[in-house]
Amino acid sequence: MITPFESPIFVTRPVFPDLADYTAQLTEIWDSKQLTNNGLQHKRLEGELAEYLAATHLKLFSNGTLALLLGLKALGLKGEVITTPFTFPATVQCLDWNQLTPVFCDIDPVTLNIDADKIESLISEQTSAILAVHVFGNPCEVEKIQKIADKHHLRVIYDGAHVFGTEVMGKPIHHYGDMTMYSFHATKLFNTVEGGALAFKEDHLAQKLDLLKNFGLLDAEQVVLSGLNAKMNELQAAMGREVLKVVDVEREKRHELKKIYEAHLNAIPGLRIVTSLEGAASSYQYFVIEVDQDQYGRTRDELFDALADYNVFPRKYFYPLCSDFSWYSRLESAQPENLPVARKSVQQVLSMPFYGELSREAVEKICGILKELHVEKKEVLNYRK
Ligand code: T4K
Repeated sequence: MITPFESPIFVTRPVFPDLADYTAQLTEIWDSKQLTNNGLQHKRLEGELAEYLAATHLKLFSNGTLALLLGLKALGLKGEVITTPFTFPATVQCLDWNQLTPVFCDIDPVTLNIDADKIESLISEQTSAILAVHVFGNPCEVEKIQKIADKHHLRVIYDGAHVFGTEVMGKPIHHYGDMTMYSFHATKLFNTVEGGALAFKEDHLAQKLDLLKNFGLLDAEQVVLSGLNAKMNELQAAMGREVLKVVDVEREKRHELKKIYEAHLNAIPGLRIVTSLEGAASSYQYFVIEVDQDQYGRTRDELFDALADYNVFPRKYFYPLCSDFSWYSRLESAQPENLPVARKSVQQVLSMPFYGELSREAVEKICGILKELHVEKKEVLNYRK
């Protein structure tokens, strides 16, 4: 048996900038006496990110969830929104908080993104938008989705929590759809500890979003709409400005690790690497596999448990399906028979350790463990007797 790792190997580790550089930013903040409320760091990061991501408008938020929640609010959506059940709870919870009803659409078996071919049949008189997620950093079928939206006059919002810096057909990913949310949580490729942003093209949304994230305050005496507090503070923004300096290096390191995983895993029966559609780039946010019990000889859950003995802790992103949340049980679209692909994938996915600080040798060892844990068909048959 391969010896277990000495210290636990987690699914990810945050990107940390140079401590001395961050300390220098903190000194500037201390001198300025401005800790939050659209300070200098905030203004600079907003500008630097808009330039880095090539966004017409980019607004910062205290986290990705509040960015999405207020983005949906700013668009003034009503009724039903077609979305995916295979996502982090935040996506659908943002619908709940906007009094919007999710209509769950099944997913594509290759990318695990919303299945664009199944969207149209779910559109009703109440539908106002499509909320799709670029799952694990692999882009949705953006052009197909836009065509459906144009035909039925629907808004398109992307949960782009995982797609920092991704391009599709030579354009930044937020070029597609009306609005894209980015998450800058500590576990993301680019982080501001906690944080998020919205990228969009329509000028009139800019002021509305500034108001929504700051209690609807137009000035010290005028409250013009019902907002809340979703502002990014100066310490978060300064962190982001430093992480931005190292994000390309981080992405390159992950690119190299992905190649090692791919080289080894393609030779192990029953492990499928969840990939982008042909031609689309990945953000290198997560490295995810699907475990086929028949060919691999173990279920995903058995593999997950076995890896813990080697001190390896992947995550079941995403599990459970959002459509299984108790408060959706009466929705027709949440019924299991309507979501066969999502239902199968949710039992098979495993997000493997994937971050720049992980060594080449560690990834090779993890692949060796995955090989060691593969049970030959003969053994499975004997075991099942
Ligand atoms: N939409 C989608 C599709 C999303 O995936 C997310 C968030 C959102 C929306 C909402 O965006 P935010 O509001 O979060 O900006 C994590 C993250 O908290 C969450 O941001 C992320 N998606 C989700 C996929 O993963 P947990 O509960 O799995 O995180 P946690 O604390 O278990 O961390 C995972 C591993 O990372 C740990 O085992 C160790 C390592 N870690 C984590 C943190 C926080 C560290 O080494 N250091 C750290 O500081 O949710």
